[in-house]
Parts: sequence; structure tokens; C-alpha cells
Amino acid sequence: MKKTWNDPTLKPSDITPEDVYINRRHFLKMGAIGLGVVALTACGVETTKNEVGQTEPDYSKLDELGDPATSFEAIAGYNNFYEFSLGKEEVAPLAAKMTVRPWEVAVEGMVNRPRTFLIEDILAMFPREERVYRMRCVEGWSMVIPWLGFPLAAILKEVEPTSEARYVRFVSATLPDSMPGLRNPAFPWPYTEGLRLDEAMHDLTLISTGLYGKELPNQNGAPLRLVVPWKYGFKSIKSIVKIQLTAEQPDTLWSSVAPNEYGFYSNVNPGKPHPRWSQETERRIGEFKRRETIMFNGYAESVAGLYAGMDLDQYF
Ligand SMILES: Nc1nc2c(c(=O)[nH]1)N[C@H]1C(S)=C(S)[C@@H](COP(=O)(O)O)O[C@H]1N2
Ligand SMILES: [Mo]
Repeated sequence: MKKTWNDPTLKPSDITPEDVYINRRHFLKMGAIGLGVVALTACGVETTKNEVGQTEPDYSKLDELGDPATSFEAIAGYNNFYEFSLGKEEVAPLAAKMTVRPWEVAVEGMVNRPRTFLIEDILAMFPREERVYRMRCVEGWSMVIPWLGFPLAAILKEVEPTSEARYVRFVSATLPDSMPGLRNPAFPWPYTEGLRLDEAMHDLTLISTGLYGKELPNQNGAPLRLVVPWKYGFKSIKSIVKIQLTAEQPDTLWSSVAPNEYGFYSNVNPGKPHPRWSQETERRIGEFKRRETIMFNGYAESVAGLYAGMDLDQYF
């Protein structure tokens, strides 16, 4: 029986038959290598501003679907971080001026043991592991990123959420001296995001403090950012200074800017078009051809149960 896009038991294999999947991957792999060679021939070995999206993926780091990690140059050179700039390739040079030490993160609200952690405490207390995750931006591009981090659940357990806590709210730093984008009045700064507590406690949900085995580049949200791989990229809030446990669903920056376009859940869902564009396909940075977007970004087996019985058209 054919499953509909919002069937919580949907798996990637239900959407793309395995044989098509493997052939397409093989084709794309060859395409990516081809592009890498073209880029080298045309522009020399140095990675220049205009070719970050064409640098070769790292075939020594694969996600669990067998896809290679996007190049470090692209991950650290093509960024959304509106506190700095709306220009993806302008973010990294501006963010280089952000100071990420000292850094404190307050974890507070409906918890028994509120605590302000120094970034050094966090690095010492929570052992980090590498997780190779897909990241799918709501704009229609994606990357595969080898994060270093630890489950958000570890830090939440440390502060002991009370029985009334239902949601987690996250707040980014506002550093006017280094973040010229804060002067853009189109956005209600600070950048805020939120998760339901069970989403926040899910083992896939990470606090990342690094990537490619190194410290997090500033432009990727140093010194610590959220990573929620089954949701659109904007949920993965950067440079966090506050984590609050709440009873009510928190407002988020994007849902207050455009509530009809960016819902609280924002699960990757190829069947739910953005009001202004389709979400059925995506451009994997470093690849030539667009590929199909997968329900819950390919993590349905682990996370669909969180939304059992929910109408994903209403709770988008
Ligand atoms: N504070 C903050 N967090 C943010 C953003 C932002 O503008 N400000 N952009 C979001 C969006 S739209 C995406 S796609 C990802 C991009 O993460 P990356 O640059 O590490 O790939 O960060 C998200 N987190
Ligand atoms: Mo995004």
C-alpha cells in the first residue's frame, strides 16, 4: 500500500525505491567529482569566494545514507547568520571579528537546578562525539555536516526540568560591536527558537561545539549552537546564550516575522510547500543535480513517533 507523505511510518525507502536511490547517488557522485575538477582547472587550487559551493565533498565521512560530507570550505563559507549579513558569503569574514571567550550560557526557567555554565564547563562536562547529519535549509539547499557535539538532553538533565516544563526556548547572543546585521530593523532581535521538551530530549538533538574535528567556526555559531537534523535549518539556532524551560510554546523569530511561512515545528516535509516555493527537491551543495527532499530529512524512523496523531498540515 502506498503511504502518504504525512504517514508517520514513512521511510526514505518508501519514497525512493532503493535501486533508483543507489543509481542516482552514483551518478551524483560522479557529477560532484566532475565539478570539482572543473573548479580546480578554472580557478586554481585556492578556494575562492565564488566556488565554495563547488568544492569536492569528503568521501571519508559519510552519513548513514552513504552520502559524503560537504567540503569544509562550503560549510564554513556559505552561511545563514543574519546577525552578520544576509549575504551567505559575507558572513564568515564578518563573524571572524566576533569574540567567543568568555562565554556564558544560562539554563533556567522551569528547572530545579538553574545554572549558568561557562563554555569551559560545558566542554569539560559533556563528552563530545562526531555525528554526520544532513542539514536542509528551508530555502531549498542542503549540506552533510560532520558535527562534534553532545545530546542537548545531557545539559537539560543536569538542570532537572520540573514536571510543568513542556517547551525549551533558545536565545542567541546579540553583540552589536561585531554584528552589523542587528541594525536591520526587519527582524525582532534577538534570534530565538524553540522545541517541545520531547523533541529537545531526543537523542538526535545536539548541542554542537565543533565540526570536522575542530572548534566551531564563528560563522557556524560558535561557541555552541543547536542542531536539529529533521527540521529546517533555521531551527538550529547559533551562538546560544540562554536556554529556558517553559510551560507555554515560545515565540520564535521566524514565526513572528512570517507565521504563515515558518511554523513552530518546521519539520522537513516535501509534501508541505512553502507558500512561495515547493519543498519537494533540494540542491545538495557541491552537487550538480537537484535531489528529492526526504520526509523528516531522512530521520523519520527515529522521529515520526514524536508527531503520531498530529495533523502535520496544521502543525507545520
Ligand atoms: N542566530 C542565528 N541562528 C541561525 C541563523 C541565523 O540567522 N541566526 N540562521 C539559521 C539558518 S536559516 C540556517 S540554514 C542555519 C545555517 O547554519 P550553517 O551556516 O552552520 O550552515 O543556521 C540557522 N541558525
Ligand atoms: Mo535556513
